[in-house]
Amino acid sequence: MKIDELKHAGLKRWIEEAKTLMTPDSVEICDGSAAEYDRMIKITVDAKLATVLNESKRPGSVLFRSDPSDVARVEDRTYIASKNKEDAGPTNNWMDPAELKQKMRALYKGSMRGRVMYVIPFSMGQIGSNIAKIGVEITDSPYVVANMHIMARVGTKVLDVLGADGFFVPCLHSVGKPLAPGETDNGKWPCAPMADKYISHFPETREIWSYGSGYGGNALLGKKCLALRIASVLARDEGWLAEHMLILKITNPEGEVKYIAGAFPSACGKTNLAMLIPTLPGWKVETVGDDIAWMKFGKDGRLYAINPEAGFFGVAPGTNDESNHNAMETIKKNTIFTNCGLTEDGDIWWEQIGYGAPGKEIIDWKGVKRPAPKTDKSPKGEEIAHPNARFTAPAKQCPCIAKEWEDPAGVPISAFLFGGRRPKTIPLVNQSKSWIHGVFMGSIVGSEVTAAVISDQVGQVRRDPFAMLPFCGYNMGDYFKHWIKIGKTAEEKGWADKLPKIFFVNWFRKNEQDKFIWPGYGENSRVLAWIFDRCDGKGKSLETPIGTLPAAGAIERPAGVSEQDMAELLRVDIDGWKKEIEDVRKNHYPKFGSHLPDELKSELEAIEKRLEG
Ligand code: TSX
Ligand code: MN
Repeated sequence: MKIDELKHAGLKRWIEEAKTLMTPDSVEICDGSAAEYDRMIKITVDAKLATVLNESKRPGSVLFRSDPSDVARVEDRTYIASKNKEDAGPTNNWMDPAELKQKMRALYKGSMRGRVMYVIPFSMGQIGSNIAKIGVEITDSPYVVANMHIMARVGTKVLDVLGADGFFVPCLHSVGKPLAPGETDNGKWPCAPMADKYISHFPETREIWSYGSGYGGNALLGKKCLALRIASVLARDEGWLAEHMLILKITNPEGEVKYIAGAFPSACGKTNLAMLIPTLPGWKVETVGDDIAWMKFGKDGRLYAINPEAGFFGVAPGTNDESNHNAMETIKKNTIFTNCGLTEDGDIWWEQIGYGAPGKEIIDWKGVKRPAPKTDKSPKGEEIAHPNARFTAPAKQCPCIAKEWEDPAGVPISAFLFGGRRPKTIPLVNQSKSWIHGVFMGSIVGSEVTAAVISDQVGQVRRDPFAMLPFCGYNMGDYFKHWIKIGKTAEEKGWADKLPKIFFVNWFRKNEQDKFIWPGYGENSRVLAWIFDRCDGKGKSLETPIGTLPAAGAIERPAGVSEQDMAELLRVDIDGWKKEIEDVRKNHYPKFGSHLPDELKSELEAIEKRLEG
């Protein structure tokens, strides 16, 4: 398709502007076809950016190695450019939008020289769903085009729905590495130096400008940039929720179904939970989404969720048949791997994949030949796969994908889970006493900093409210208010009893010997079963100062967990909680200043009082 054939005048104008600014050799409007995907892969293979994997072991799959400076999201270089700094809030980087655009225009000038400018129309959510949103990404990266094919619904069908004057979020992206005449990438992942990387969001004009990085969250603009940062602003303005949440379907032995959404900070195993295989007989868990949930009230007053994505962009290291069998099945074919190891027999490999690497040698994520590890562990800093190595795989390949995952109406949510890695104090599961108490729980989400991250904060809790700290496109204090408002809306409309029940879970309690006392993984189904029953007002429970906990024996003890450990998992640690509340009062809540809702201050005081007994 040619630019002139586009029906949407605004889209046409924006593409022409981008072309004039970035001066690519040519422009291609993506149709979303399989042939187009294959062509993108061929271009990257010819440029020596991708390696085709062994067709009999990993059919239809490729491995990319990024530049060592371009391996993850760059939070320091991520901006929320609202007119007023206050609207970006205390937890986002801010710059004046006009100033930021001026800086970035200088970088974009001529940045696509020697490259093709691809125009990717995409839909986050089922094409035509009333919860879905359309974006158009302009990029000079065929890696981005191929990944977007998997992660979103892309191509001509989206333009048909967009029509002549539909709303879309313009998403501008350039890797920031123009080519001289005759120059090719020739095996060197293109990107700009760190100081020139910008991941910018203009919430008021609903625009995304990304420059200098080719990597995942910085470059696949439908995901974190649109579906979370811009969508959180749309959701605030339009009265819905755009959340960093997995969505799972759970069926009990009686065949009754519920849907649960959950927010966890990074490194808590969100994708593993979304694809969990229950150990409890007769129970079944299926996946609707593993990262993002968009939720709107239905006419019946329930909150309906869709997964706006079409694929999984998951962390590879740690994924194995034990931790996530369904993910291992999902990535057996048609998968893009980034920054994994490459074995002698043309397959991928990573730390904790569950087996040592075959053969004598392996090529690490930097492209260096190394002795093949006999076990699946490597010393810190010497990993074969980068710790943030990724797979990009179509959701439809997941053996436990729920049939409803493509339902444009979404699924009705019965429960919200919040969690984090908390070795002490926080019990295995705790139900909120009210909506506002649940919002309080979401607001104090966090993980204890472990030695795995180089930090002077080891042992302290790093708060990541609602797991949204890096992904909220506006003031986090106002975001808390929005959650409170959702509860008020439901109340006013007589839907309060239909709101999802809220739970705080913690799979990561440790004993004095620093050993995990809960087996986690499939055994978490015992906790999910209690939550399931609580949604129906069943499940034996105990009112405590911190919330509603399972009564003794309400959660059956898994093999290997002693009676003492079980009691510890469900104990209310009054002294620990007093410290927790003090940390929230002194160190966490003050960050939000005058934007912190009074309701949360009152909730904090109410819990404090109950703890005093
Ligand atoms: O994903 C995890 N989940 C959720 C699974 C549905 N992980 C991995 C986190 C890193 C991404 C977990 N790790 C979980 C968990 O529930 N629990 C733990 C902690 C743990 C680790 C190892 C053991 C037990 C618990 N192993 C043994 O006890 C043998
Ligand atoms: Mn995520």
